Amino acid sequence: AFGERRAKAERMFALMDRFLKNDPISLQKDILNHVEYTVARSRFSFDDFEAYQGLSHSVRDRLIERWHDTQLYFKRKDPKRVYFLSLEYLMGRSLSNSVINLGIRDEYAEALSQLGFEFEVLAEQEGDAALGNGGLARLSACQMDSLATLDYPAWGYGLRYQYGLFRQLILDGFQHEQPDYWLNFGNPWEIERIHVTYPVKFYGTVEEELLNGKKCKVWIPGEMVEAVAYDNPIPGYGTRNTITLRLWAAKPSDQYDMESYNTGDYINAVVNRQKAETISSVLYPDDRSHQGKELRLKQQYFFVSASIQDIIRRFKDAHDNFDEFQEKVALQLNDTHPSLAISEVMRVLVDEENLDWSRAWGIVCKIFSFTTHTVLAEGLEKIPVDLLGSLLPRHLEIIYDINFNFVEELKKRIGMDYNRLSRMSIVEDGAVKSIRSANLSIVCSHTVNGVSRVHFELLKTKLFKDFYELWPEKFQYKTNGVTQRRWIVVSNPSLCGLISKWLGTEAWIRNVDLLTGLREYAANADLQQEWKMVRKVNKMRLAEYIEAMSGLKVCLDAMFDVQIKRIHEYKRQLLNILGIIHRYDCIKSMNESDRRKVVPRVCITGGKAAPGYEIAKKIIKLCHAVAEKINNDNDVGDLLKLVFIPDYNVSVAELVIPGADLSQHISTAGHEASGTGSMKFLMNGSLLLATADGSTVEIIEEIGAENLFLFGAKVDEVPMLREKGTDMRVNLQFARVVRMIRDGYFGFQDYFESLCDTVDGGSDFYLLGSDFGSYLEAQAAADKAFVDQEKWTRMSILSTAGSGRFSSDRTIQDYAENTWGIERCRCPF
Ligand code: GL4
Repeated sequence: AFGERRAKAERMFALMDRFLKNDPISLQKDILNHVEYTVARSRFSFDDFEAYQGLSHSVRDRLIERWHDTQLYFKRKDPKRVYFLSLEYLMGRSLSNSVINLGIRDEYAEALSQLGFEFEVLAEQEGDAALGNGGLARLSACQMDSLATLDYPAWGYGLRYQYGLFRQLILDGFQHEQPDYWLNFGNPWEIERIHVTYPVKFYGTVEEELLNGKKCKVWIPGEMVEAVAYDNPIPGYGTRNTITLRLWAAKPSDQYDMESYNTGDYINAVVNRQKAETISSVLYPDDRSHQGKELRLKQQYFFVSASIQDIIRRFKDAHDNFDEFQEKVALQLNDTHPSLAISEVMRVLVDEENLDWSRAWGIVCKIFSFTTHTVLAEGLEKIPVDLLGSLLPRHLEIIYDINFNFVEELKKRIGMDYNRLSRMSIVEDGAVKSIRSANLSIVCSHTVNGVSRVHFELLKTKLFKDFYELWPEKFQYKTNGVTQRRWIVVSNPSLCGLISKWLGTEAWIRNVDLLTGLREYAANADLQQEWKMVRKVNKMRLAEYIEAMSGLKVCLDAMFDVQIKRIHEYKRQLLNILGIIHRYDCIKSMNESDRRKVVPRVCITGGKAAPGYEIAKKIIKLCHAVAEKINNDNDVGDLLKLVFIPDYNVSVAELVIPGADLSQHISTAGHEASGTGSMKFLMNGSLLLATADGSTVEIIEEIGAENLFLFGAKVDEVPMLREKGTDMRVNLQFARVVRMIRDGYFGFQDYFESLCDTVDGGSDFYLLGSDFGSYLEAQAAADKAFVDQEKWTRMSILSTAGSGRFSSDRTIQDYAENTWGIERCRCPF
């Protein structure tokens, strides 16, 4: 049989070219073949979208080739793999990123131009894959790119939502949410694996049975659905390695519920089966509040259960002893969302693989690592015990057992300190008894990571203080990073070319530390000239977009001042708007000659508010109301413009970030665990106006405080200032702008009342009032610096030059070496 298989393989090998060819003629043939046979359009008549489809299918072929080779190579080498479990990935578009990582961008551009198409135009046809909310989800996407590029044997696992993050529609200045049925036009970047499926069970009861004289637990489920794999190949840059992001979709199970077909109620039986698909139908659009909803818990378990089955199957293909598991498997929990993986592994090992509890527990403790992305205790996930007990009865038992053992151990370590014991318990006895997912994750992981140094300090001293004191060795941090492939090479090709020219190499695309080489040219007049040109081109691109979208013409000489991110009170978009109102008010009161001294600004904001987050939605409306007033005021003209960019997503970010002169990262200190937007702006040479929060503190270390505009309270000053409150009689400038809104200067007086109440009336939890003065000073410093374009350009070059530390390559290498214990495994060309 072996000989036969081999002969067959050789025959096939002879029939096929080893690799697809990448010369322009071969590429054109492939694109046209796909237009004709995959897209089923005539090769003599097809539009831009169909050309995009043909093009992306030809790229997909090339991805698949490398992906197969990588997977075979991994299988042969059998290295320890990391499995990255995340409920969210914000991948954005794939075409440009893929051809760049495959190293055939220019070849494609050439091939297309010979066919009469422009690469950029076709790339614009692609929709965004938005299977996540914000920073956390985009971080996962960046980390996948780094894992592939650095040749790590890694898998990403997640959910294939049919509806990604909602589309934001602005009507009359109000946000409306529209469903994002992103799969409508097909998705060439995924490969459906109809044979890679696993059953996932829910509900039912747990019974005790005797097996070989041993008591065991048997879970008799009440519902079963099928998880089907969709593989998304993730190509590395400058390597053949192409790893897998495996996303699960829910389908009705064939094994289950056949009974109901025999009752004669055929139609209802079919309809009931269809309900299975709802599990993977929609992404929860709120990234911070967890409401303990059954569907959300089902999603979490669904993706975790399928992933763990897949991982154990892969392990068992090559090994028959679970003692080797920890040498082959590292499981990374991206926040607490996949924390049910812990009880799932215990369940499979104990109930299905018949390991005894202590052996299974020994394995679990060595394979899990957990990264938390949260700063606030209120943000931590809790699962109501009633809900868990009904949906996953066996898991509840297992978690209770883990907790029992943990608390017993703990008593031996800390004695009968009941307050501390109850704070640390995995089970919370409150009005609603619940499971604390974070405590479960900490207890069962060998490493707990924060996402910046400031975050790490907060974990140690506040959020997880009790645990830190118990197990200081478990706690680490890995400051977040973003991939320079997406955030410079794809999104800012002109800057990419300029950097390579001055460094004399493209090696920085894989080794971003080389960017520091730009420092020595920061004051070089030629570089400065070219740098300014590149920035101008990017501003033009952005200005065209703004005009196409809103009809507003903006002046290219103005400072483009950007704040784009999810709308949250702690991110203080309101502070930005109040600052803009202040600027407007000042301009209005100036005489002609003073106005000539004003540095013109285009203030650009954008971001989505969670659908149920009323205050965030009011901030969006306020931004529009203020823009309406300012943009139509002839006294102000080009001195000040305010634009809200609707439906902010990854591809909008790719356009906006390179065009920013200044960007704002102005969260109340101690509230942004890390922040990653700032890193993208920094790489692109935008200057930062920021508070000393999250990773900004580390950015300052890299570029020096003199190269950004820092303001506001420090983390340790916040509690005292909060106590003190904002006194409107002292903060007159602040009081005045709030009053303008209250008095109806921008209309919608009643509607904005509750928004004003959040900063005045004794509360001001996020300290907008007490930071307002220093915020205005930082803004004034930015104006002053902008007038001196030579100085500004030097600061801009130094920002890019100092951004190397904020590459996800550095983060991933640190995780690989210090958390996962995996090694590179590079597929030979
Ligand atoms: C977040 C943090 O809020 C953000 O600061 C951080 O950069 C990101 C990635 O670590 O994780 N946590 C949640 S929840 N959403 C985020 O974006």
